[in-house]
Amino acid sequence: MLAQLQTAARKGLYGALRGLRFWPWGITLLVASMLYKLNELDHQFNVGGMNYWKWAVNMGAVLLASFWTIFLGPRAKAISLALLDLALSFLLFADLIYFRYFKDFISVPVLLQAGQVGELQASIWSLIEPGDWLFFADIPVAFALAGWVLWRRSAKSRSLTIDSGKPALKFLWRKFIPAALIFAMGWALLYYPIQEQKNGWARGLFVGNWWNVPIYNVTGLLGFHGYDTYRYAKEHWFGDNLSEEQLQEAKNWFTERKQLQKQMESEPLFGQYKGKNVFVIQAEAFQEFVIGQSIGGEEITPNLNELIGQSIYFPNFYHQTAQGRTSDADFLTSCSMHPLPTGSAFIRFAGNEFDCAPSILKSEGYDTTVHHAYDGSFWNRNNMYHNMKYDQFYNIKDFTIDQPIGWSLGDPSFFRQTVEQLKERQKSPFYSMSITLSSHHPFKLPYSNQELDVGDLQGTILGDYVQSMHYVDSAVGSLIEDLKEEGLWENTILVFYGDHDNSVYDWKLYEQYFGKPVSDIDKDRIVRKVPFLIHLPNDDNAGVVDKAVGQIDTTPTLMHLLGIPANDRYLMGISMLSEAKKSVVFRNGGFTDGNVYFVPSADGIASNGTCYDVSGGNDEKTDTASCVAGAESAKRDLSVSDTVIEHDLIAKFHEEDKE
Ligand code: GP9
Ligand code: MN
Repeated sequence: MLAQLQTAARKGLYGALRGLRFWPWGITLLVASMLYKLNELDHQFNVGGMNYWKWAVNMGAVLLASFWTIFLGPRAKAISLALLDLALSFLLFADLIYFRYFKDFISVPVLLQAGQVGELQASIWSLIEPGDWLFFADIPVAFALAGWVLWRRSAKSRSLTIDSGKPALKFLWRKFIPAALIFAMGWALLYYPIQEQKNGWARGLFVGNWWNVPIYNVTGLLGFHGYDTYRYAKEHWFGDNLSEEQLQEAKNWFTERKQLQKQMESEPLFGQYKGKNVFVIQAEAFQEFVIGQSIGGEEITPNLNELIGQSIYFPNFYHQTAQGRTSDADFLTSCSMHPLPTGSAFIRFAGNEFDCAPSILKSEGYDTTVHHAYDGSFWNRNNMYHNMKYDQFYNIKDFTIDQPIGWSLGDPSFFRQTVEQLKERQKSPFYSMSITLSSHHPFKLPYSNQELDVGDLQGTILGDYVQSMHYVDSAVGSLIEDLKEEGLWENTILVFYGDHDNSVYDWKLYEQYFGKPVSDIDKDRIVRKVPFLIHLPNDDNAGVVDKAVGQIDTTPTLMHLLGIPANDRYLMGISMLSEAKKSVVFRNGGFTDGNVYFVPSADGIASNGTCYDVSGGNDEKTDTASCVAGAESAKRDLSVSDTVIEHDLIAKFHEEDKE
């Protein structure tokens, strides 16, 4: 008996080793080339660096992605490995390009938005760098090797006699055991480092889901895609898993928030502009750093600078968008909720219930319209705007493209036609939202529209950006003239803000632009700050308000002016005009309350982040202890927002409020 077992064990090992010789070189080459690329990508992402855990998870992920090829015959295996190399290389390259633009990783919801890629073509080309060819350098080699195997095997099969060994045993030793070994090795390399970190510094990371970068730092890139797919499947296919605790947490959160929101009702501006028209402009990629600045002796934004002097201006206003870009800005400002950690709420949850400006104002008797000279399906606007209860969505079909610029219509004509559309409706009061587009990345304006002399920045993307800001500014100037001519200026509240940053992160260019070095905190602030102004009839209350505020506060601010209580709605923001205090929370878990400014670390642990004291104007680094409580509260805000959106809780709250 013992002797038999010994023979079996010997044969087993021998068989396994014999089996091994059929798969090794293909998978080894794939693992080597993928590890090289993943390492290179990590270097370019620059968000935490490689450590031995990341090497392990990366290797584990490639083994799991490729172990199944062992079951195939030699020819199918060679072809499959070459195709796998091609597919994974494309994925990594797509991630790289996406990261250069969004500072984030591709997720399943983003892929579901992939229909929009066509429009981004110019941006994509501008993000490709000469050295990127290296990502595909091994592909010809992989296919040449596959070709060689094909050729060799077909030559061999002509000369070989059929092997009459027992097929079941052969399968076991040559395929099943090696495949199981590789699978187990891949699984262990992936599972243990993740588990180890999850029980250590990354505790709560996968529950909170507040930012993809720390998740990537634990799982590696391929691991992130695996996790993201699992997360999506769980959310969409395995039922509503809302816990009683999460529900209670969301309820408590809103009870607290409503108390803060209530404060505005006893403040002087409350209801001062009841019944006035509201004209909101959401300007594409419009950032704060061009406001009040000159280049080549000329103001970049002369019209906005003048308007700011006649308006309430918030120089410390931040965009809070994430992967959903323009649609996130729209969601934040109109519906006063945080964007999702992945994808766009417009696309993922367009059927859910939200309390957004158009539906709130409609219930107050307003005519509500939204204007955007682009395809109505982009960012799923047709569906979302219907859900937000806009009376009408004027999209590309409703505009004459008489000034083609970039993706569609030049902003001057867009504004002119928007005012015509409002005039035709003859309805008041109205709430209208205009979303501009001319200043979209990569900011290439026709030569004849480039009016500024941008000096050394000529021919750079930042130079093009500044030109396009100047172009949009002049469109705003003409719009104001137009509104005045139509007699709308004096009974309309005008709001102007930028939707998000410009995706230009070449700091040398900014240093050239500012003529001085840019500090780390400045980099973060430059990316996050967009202008925000409210012009009130008769230039009322014009002045600068230094308070730190964000896009999420926009609708409550309008409600403050129009005298609509925020209490019976579900809005996460607070009126910017109220004395009530709260922080501005960013999707990565960063925040500022005007006294401190917190930049989270790539591992997401609050005490590892950087805390700045910004109260005195010196922006000095301070003890993280001053930011930890704020960072915890920011995480809570984000997670409540996610719970409410993902589980359609506003619908539930509305139902309960009716009872
Ligand atoms: C397209 C426009 C641009 O309709 O809103 O979207 P973005 O690429 O900036 O998110
Ligand atoms: Mn945009």
